[in-house]
Amino acid sequence: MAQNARPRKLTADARKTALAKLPGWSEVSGRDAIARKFVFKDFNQAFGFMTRAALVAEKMDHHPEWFNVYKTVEVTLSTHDADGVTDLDITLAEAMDRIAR
Ligand code: H2B
Repeated sequence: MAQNARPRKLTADARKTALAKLPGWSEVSGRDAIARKFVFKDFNQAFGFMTRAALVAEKMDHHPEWFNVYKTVEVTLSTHDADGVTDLDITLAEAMDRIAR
């Protein structure tokens, strides 16, 4: 998708299909968003993940909501401009999965 094209909210069906390919990610209840909890070996691994993910997010101009305590990073992805889950969230989720491996 072009950087400046307005992202379109995925339909419930498209969201389900995309989530089926993203093990570990699930729908957030009461909100159009997806979430995953990453648990690393230690804080160094967790913060390394966040640092790398932050660079990808900034490049995409698409940013996560996340919460870190020690070795755990809880990530929620939603496109605020579209008020829901779009392809941008799926792309960022895939990138985070690759980084966390
Ligand atoms: N991140 C997320 N998750 N959703 C957005 O709608 C969004 C973003 N919009 N990062 C971007 C920034 C927008 O505010 C800037 C102006 O491009």
